[in-house]
Amino acid sequence: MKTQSYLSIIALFFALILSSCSTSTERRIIDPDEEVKGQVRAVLTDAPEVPPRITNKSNTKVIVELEVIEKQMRLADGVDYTFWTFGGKVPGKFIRVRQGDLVEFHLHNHPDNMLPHNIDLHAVTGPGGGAEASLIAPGKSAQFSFRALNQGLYVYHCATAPVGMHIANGMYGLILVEPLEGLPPVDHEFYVMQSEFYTAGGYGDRGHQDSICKSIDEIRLCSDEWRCWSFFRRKCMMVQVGETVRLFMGNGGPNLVSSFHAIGEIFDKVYVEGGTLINNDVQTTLIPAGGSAIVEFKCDVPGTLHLVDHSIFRAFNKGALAQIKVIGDENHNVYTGKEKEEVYLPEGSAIQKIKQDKPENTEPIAELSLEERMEAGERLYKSNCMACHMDHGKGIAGTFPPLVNSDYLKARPDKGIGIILDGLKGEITVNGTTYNNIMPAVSLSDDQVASILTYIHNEFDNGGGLVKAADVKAYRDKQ
Ligand code: HEC
Ligand SMILES: [Cu+2]
Repeated sequence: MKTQSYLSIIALFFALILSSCSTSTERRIIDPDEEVKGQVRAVLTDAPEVPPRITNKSNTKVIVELEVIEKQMRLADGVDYTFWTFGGKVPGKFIRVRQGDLVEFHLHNHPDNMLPHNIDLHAVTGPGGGAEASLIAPGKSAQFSFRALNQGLYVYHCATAPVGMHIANGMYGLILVEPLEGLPPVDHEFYVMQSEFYTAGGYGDRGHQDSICKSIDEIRLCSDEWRCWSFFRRKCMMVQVGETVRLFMGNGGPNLVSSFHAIGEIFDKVYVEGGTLINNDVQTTLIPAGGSAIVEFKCDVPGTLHLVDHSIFRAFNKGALAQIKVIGDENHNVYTGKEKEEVYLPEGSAIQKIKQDKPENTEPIAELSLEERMEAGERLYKSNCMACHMDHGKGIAGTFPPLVNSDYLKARPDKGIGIILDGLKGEITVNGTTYNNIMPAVSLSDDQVASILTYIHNEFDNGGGLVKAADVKAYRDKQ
């Protein structure tokens, strides 16, 4: 008996030691009666920008003015959508206050809007997170105040019925309640947020898409203009080798949990669920719908970091993808890049098929114009061919032949249809260089094959022309 109680005392003692050295920022309890001095207007920013660090050392009254705007914007290339926004962009404005601050919140519902809206901030201690106090019709403003009692990174969203629809249409953002002593300095802070859009049409369907919450579709990390396909065409998040980065990452949902991961980077620090607990050396952190995480890392080598939801079909097939470009000198002590490459062809290699969903619609497809085919073709090229044939069809010397001005392609009477439908294997010569490798057959609809080939023939200098879905069908029927 005696020894047993001894043991439990020792165990308790260890537990105490352990908990005192576990990493978490120190929690401070706010006394709401503490004095509030002075007043400031909150600086609000659009993703991926974050408002400046708070230097104020005492509790302040912070005035936040947020306007709800319903407007049509780009959802993806060639796809428009009527968004409901906090501040004109999706995700909504980033709000930064300090623990202990008194936040005087003003919500404005623009007179041109069609619907009532409100705001539920997860940083609020009070009914509905402010939802009831802020419910307003178009052309009205509402005001309420709350004390930022708890530090952390919080989601805010509209909570007007039907709530799911208001969130699905873009009504969410983040509010950071910074700890008293402030977060440790880093070189860059960025704001990213994931969410899903539920469109009437399928993923990739062009034109204006209505939301009818029918299918899980288009899931994105932040507003589309921040996806950086190419360095110059779009803005992207940029940092230098050696710099430290802090991401304020939120998940607006409305439904899906994010397995947040940066390809080619390890999170040195994760403020788990946006709270005070710090985890270290994390590959993927789980972010619930209506939750957040703060992640930090140092960029040691140059390259593009892809921020993804590691439920990976969402990233590469639905758009839950954002990029951080790291520029600077290579460091071969950290990463060498490819040191060597040679052909590996074991006995009996055969052409494999890359399977895709069977096109649902088997009815004859209306032929598209050259312009429409080019637009669809570019998108399809990027998702089906670019992994091997590279950006702008430049190929990889010795392995993947170029598609630019290819004498091999131009000489084919089938315009290349057979290459996509059947795959290609064995020695071929493209512009004087010999290739002996395997291209898998890619399973696509007639319409998709026609668009990709039209794009390749025109964009990559292969003599132009329009490939029709009917041509592809004729080739298939002959087989
Ligand atoms: C998994 C890698 C891979 C993918 C994906 C791929 N290809 Fe290929 N492709 C190859 C290889 C390898 C060859 C050369 C085959 C050989 O050596 O016989 C090739 C050859 C070709 C050629 C003939 C050579 C030339 O340069 O003109 C064309 C045209 C072509 N591919 C088009 C496409 C198109 C269009 C797509 C997308 C639908 C695509 N490929 C997807 C690997 C790929
Ligand atoms: Cu709303």
